[in-house]
Amino acid sequence: MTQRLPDAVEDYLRKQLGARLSPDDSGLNRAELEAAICNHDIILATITDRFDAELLAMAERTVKLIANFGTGVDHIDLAAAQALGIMVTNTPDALTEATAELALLLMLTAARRGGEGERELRSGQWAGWRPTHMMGMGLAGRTLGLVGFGRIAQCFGLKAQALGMNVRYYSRRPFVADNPGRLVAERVDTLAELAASSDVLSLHVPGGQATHHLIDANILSVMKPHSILVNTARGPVVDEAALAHALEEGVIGAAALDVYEREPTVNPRLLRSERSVFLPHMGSATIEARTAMGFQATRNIEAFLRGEAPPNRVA
Ligand code: 8YV
Repeated sequence: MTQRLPDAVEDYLRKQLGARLSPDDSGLNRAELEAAICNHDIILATITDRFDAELLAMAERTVKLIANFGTGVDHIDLAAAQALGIMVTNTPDALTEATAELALLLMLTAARRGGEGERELRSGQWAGWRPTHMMGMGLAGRTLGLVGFGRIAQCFGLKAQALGMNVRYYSRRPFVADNPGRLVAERVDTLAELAASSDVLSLHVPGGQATHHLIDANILSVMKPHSILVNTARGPVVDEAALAHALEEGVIGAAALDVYEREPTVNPRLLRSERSVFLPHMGSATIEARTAMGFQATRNIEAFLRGEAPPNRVA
């Protein structure tokens, strides 16, 4: 295990599987990761462990399974793992509710200027109630555009629908496999059309080459001037320099981000946008989700050890 996990997960892994725990929570540097993959059959990894082709090649004869703690696997070169016969699994179900809740938090906070209001109060600047103070954007009757329509998008869509929002989505997938059935969402043919018609545009696509800078200056330019861009997916899906420019020029109203292009570094130009909200990649950070993620990863490991196909194999 490359990082500390919730107690219940660590206890189980240590007692049932004899796992070696990472001594602290700082993650492994490149040399430590190299040492880890050359000395273990199974690595329970997180997003901070970057498994590129070069690193995986070193692990060819030792590591047999990388059980990722998390859904996104863009930090692992899946093609290289596949070619080397290293299996990779993820935890797709465990964090759906938690991440959808965080998207809701980001959307509401940006729309109702919660960050600005709290900063004003904490800094002692609040001058008292007045009719025109901190007026934000109401969400009932507004349109939420979902980019991608997987589990998290649909879960968030349902929560937004409960606020009275109209939900639309853009997805390359031809049909919806796992719509819970209660969500009424209109499919839109192009990303530009979705961006142009949404008051809130929320990203729910995987990271990686295929979605790199999907939200660029062109897409931002067709968004409404008061609109909010929510990102709980992956930082590189958005061209951060183009986003900073769009916020500076009033092309869009606010950004509400949980993920960044070069985590943990955040483009300082973004932070000048008072209406925007910035969180430190905490979409799945509930005790429920992080524990469930740990046990979902554990089930993948146990299936592998029994010689069965792990339920969440991605390579
Ligand atoms: C995790 C995430 O915290 O699952 C994902 O894709 O982004 C986060 O919820 C992270 O991946 C941990 O490895």
